[in-house]
Amino acid sequence: MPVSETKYIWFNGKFIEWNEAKIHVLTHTLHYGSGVFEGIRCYKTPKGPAIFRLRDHIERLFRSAKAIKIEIPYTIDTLSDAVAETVKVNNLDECYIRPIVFRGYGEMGLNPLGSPVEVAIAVWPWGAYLGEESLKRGVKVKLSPYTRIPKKAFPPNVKVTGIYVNSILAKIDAVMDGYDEALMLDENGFIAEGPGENIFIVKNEVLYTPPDDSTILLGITRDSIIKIAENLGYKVEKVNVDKDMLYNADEAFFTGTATEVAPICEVDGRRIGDGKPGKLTIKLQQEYLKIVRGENLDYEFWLTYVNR
Ligand code: PPE
Repeated sequence: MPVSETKYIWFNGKFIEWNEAKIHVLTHTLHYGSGVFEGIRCYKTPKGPAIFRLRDHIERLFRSAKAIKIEIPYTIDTLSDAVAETVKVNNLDECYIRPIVFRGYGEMGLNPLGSPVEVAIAVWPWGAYLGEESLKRGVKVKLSPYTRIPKKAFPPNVKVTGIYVNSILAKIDAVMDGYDEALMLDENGFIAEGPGENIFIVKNEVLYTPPDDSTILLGITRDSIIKIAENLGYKVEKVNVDKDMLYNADEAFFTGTATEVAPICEVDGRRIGDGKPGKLTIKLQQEYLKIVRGENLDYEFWLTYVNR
């Protein structure tokens, strides 16, 4: 997806011009995928731009860093403030926010501990991740031939750059076959997640999503949807879901910061339900979009206003 350039990028504690945010070709993370990152969204609200669940994202960034032995040379507060400042200096109402912590230019070889830790925060306007129509019409999904990396192979539930090669392979395979998105299974054949999304299915008005200890990123949108659904009186079960449960579901949808809430209409050419976005899916999607846009103040505690 193309990136629309903005003015400034926060880089190791200072704002620099977008085009000046460059790194050396021997940057450790470029070679070995030894970085961690986040994806956050800021939305236009009646009280100005607001960042959705900022603290939760920055805390996850620190958990991801710890899992691969990176010590971030800033505090959670400093980085949270830096994110809000980056949105502010770029004068944006709505944007996607990408903090990345990486091992810079220093040493080569697989021991990363001698390479400096660097931090950057970029922001840019980003439309619907799975295409403009994805939220309304839904997406067509291919069950991926690529297994989601098993938990035994990497620290689970973290957002490490190198792990995304697994997602990239699944994505390429799905789009080359004409689908909108992939869905990866775990090593036991249960559904895990999309390349950049968590998944829910709905059967008889009950929501099902893979358990916290499965091989998935613990998505912040997933967590938000669980809380929103429960507050609306729906039951949510975190259980292993197999292919047949998915094919026979009434509804299915993806969640993610970039994706938001995208109905899944087809899997492997089989229609889910009647092949149209499900009723409960649309209800949750609308409720989510109201919350992030500051139109449901019961959830205002999830918003960080940029113009304080
Ligand atoms: N699983 C994966 C593998 C994942 O990358 C994401 C986010 C999620 C689940 C959903 O997590 P959350 O955003 O906290 O609800 N994927 C990011 C997009 C990756 C990309 O750059 O492309 C995102 O949505 O920001």
